[in-house]
Amino acid sequence: MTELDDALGRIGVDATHGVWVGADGAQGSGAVCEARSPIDGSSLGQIGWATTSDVARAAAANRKAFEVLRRIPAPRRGELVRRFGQVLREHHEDLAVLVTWEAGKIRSEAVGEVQEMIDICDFAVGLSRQLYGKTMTSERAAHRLTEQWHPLGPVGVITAFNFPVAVWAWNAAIALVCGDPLVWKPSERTPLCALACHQLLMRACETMDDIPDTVSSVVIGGTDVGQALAGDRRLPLISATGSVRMGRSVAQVVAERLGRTLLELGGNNAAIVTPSADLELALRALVFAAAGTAGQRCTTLRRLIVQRDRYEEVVEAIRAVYARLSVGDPRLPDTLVGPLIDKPAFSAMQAALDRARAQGGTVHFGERVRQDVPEGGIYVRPALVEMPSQTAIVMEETFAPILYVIPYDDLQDAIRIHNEVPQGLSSSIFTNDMREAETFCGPQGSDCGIVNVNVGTSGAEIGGAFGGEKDTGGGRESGSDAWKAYMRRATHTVNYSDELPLAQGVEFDME
Ligand code: UN1
Repeated sequence: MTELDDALGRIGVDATHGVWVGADGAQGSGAVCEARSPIDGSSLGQIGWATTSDVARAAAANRKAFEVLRRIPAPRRGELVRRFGQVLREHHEDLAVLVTWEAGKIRSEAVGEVQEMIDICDFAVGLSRQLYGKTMTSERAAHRLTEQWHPLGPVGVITAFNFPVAVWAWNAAIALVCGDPLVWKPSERTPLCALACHQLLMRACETMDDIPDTVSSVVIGGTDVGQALAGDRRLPLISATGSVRMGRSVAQVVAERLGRTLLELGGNNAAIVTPSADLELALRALVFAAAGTAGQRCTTLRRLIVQRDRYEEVVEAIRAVYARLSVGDPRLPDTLVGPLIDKPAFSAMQAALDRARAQGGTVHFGERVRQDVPEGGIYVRPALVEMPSQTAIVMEETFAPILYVIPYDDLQDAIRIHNEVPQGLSSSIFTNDMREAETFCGPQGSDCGIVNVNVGTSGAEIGGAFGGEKDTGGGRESGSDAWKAYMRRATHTVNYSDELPLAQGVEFDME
C-alpha cells in the first residue's frame, strides 16, 4: 500500500467511475482512460470517461436540485459549506497527498492548496449571511427602490490541472451559498483529485437531510465534455479556468446562447525591480513566483523588468539560487521544484527556449534533470533567459518555468513594457519609493487584475477578487464581491402610495 492508496481509502474514492451525479457514481459512457502520475509516469487507475450524454444527465439532475436549493435560506446553505470545511480539515493531509501524486506539487504547496479550500469555505460561510442588496432613494414619493440577489442556477465549472482542488472549491463554496448547484469538469490529468473533492462534499451533504446530494456532479472527460457544458442552457454560468485557447472557444459557445461566463485564463505576469528595491526580499519573492510549482501557476512570474543599473546584480543573484535549487521528487521534504505535468509541457518549454535564443536571448539552465529524480517523470532546472528586449516569444505564455529578464531605463518605460503583452493577470513592483509604488497601482500603472507591491505575483489570498483583464478573460473568482457573478439581481420598485407618479415626470393622463 502506498500513501496514495491509504489516502484514497480514507476519503472513499471509487476511481473507476468517471461520472458522479450526487452520490450516484457510474462508469462514463466514453472510453476507459488511464490516470498517470507526473512524478514517475506510473498508473494511478483506469477511469471510465464521460460523454456528452453524461453531461446532459448531470445538468438535468443539477437543475432539479436547484429548485430545492434556491428555497433553502442562504445561512442554511452556509451550514453545508461549514460542514464541508470541517470534512476538509479532517482530510487535509489525504487530499494533499492526492495533489502531490496527481499534479506533482511539493508537499508544502499541496497542503497550502487544501488550506486555500478551507479558507474559502470559511469565507463563504460568513458570506451566506451577507448577500447584501442596496437600497436606493426613489425619485418618487412613497416608493421604495431596492435590489435583491437571488440564486442564478446550476454552474458549469471547468478547471485546470495546476490547481486541481482549490479552484473548484472557490467556485463550489461560493456557488453553494449563493444557491447554485454545480457540475464540474476537472482537467483530464487530475481526475482523482476531483473524485476525492466530490466525495468529501458528499460526506457533508449526507449530514443534511434538507439538501439534495445532486447539488454537485462531476464529469471526467475531454474537450467534448467541456464544450457540452458550455452549450447547455440549463447552466446559466460557466466558470472556466485554463488556457486562452480553451477560454476563447468556451466563451464563443456560451455567448451564442447569451449565457454568462467567468473566465480565468492565461497570465504573462511580470515584476519590476526598481533602484530602491530591497533585493534580499525581492529575491525570495521572485524565485518562489518564477520557479515554484515548476512554473505551472497562472500567476507564475514569467517576466522580470529590471532597472539597468541593477540588472547585473539581479541576474547574478537569481542565477546563483537557480543553480542550487533542489529539483526532484515532490514527495521528499527538501524538494522545491517538482516535475512538469507531461511531455508536451517539456517540448513547449524547449521550443520556447530555442525561439528565445533565435531572438537574441541568453539562456541559463532550463535543461532536463536526470540525476536523483524518479524515472519516468520530467524534471527540469528552471530557466533564466536574458533578453535584449521584449521579443515575440516573451509576449507568449509558456506554461513552464522560464523567467525572461529585460532591462529598463525609467519607470514609464518599465510600465510600457509591462503592459505590452496580451495577458493581464498578476503583477508586482519591488520598490521602497512610494511614488513608484503608487504610480504602479494607479490608473496609468499596471493593467492587471492583481497588482502587488513588494510581494511576488503568485500566492494570492482568497479574500481578494482573483482574475485579470485582456486575454486573461475579465472574470473574478474567490473573495471580495466575486459572489455577484453567481447570483441574479432583481431591482424592486414598491409603491406604497395611492397615486401613480411616473418616473422622469412623464404625464400620461387617460381622462
Ligand atoms: C491558478 O494558478 O490557476 O495566487 C490559481 C495563486 C493561487 C491561485 C492560483 N492562490 O497563485
